[in-house]
Amino acid sequence: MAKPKQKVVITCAVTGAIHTPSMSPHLPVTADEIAEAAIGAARAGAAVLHLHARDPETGKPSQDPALFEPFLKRIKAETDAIINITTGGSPHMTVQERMRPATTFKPELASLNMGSMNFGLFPMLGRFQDFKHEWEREHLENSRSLIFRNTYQDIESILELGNANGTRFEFECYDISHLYNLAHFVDRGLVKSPPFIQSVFGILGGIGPHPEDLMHMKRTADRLFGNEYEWSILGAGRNQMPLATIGAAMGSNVRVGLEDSLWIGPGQLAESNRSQVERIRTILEALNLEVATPADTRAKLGLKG
Ligand code: KMH
Ligand code: ZN
Repeated sequence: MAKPKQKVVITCAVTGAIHTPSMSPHLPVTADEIAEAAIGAARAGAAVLHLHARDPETGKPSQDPALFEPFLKRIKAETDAIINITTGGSPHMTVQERMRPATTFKPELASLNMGSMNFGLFPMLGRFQDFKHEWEREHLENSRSLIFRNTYQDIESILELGNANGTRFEFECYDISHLYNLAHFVDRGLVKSPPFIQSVFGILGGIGPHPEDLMHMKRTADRLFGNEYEWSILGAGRNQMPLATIGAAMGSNVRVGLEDSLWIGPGQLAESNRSQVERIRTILEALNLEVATPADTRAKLGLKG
């Protein structure tokens, strides 16, 4: 009998907190822009929408639940996609601030960053110089001296929040040690099986974007979790499509979106989140892989629906 085709979950991370509005006119900022971008991505095949909010005046990342509310409402009314709310917020925020929207909206999924690290955004100062708002330059400049703080206590607080609300997690693992941190919480019974592991490649401060890095992450995850995990790949910047393609060919799910890369090709800004979802979908179909629907994904990840 023919083996059923592997179904690949596409996550689209719509706006994030890394890039700033002066870097691309296509980065969604207002609630309407975020809603439209997310709905477009869902229509193109993204089963999961990973969401941050921004102050509509300045474009600065914000965890104010009042800024999430209008786009969550529209997305839920117009799609069946799975809502994934950030608990990472921005590396400049406290963990209490970062937890506010997931506390308010109790989503099916939320991100959970699995370790403290340097988070080097300052190399982008070489590529982008004309900033409309002073906070944009400071955001990149200050990354020289900040630590993206995710202590064991912070991680525990977010896990407890999720476990109380039926929210499951996209575990952001930026390096090998983050897989070991996740295994620690699995051993303590705080993480439900199967964990959804988002391996993040190419952030300065985390593991690099070489295919050998991807192999090392996969081998380590296989050793720690056996078959009991769902794997996804996030390549930052120009690594987005190549790493997603390598990962998918090896059985991973994939994440795209303007949070992770502003680009659709060398020197070519992506005009929408949707265009990146369409690109990865074309690649997946060329690899003879099927794209998971929201219903497939809810079953695969054991979400509350
Ligand atoms: N910014 C990405 C590399 C979060 O929002 O919690 C990972 C992320 C983290 O999306
Ligand atoms: Zn995020």
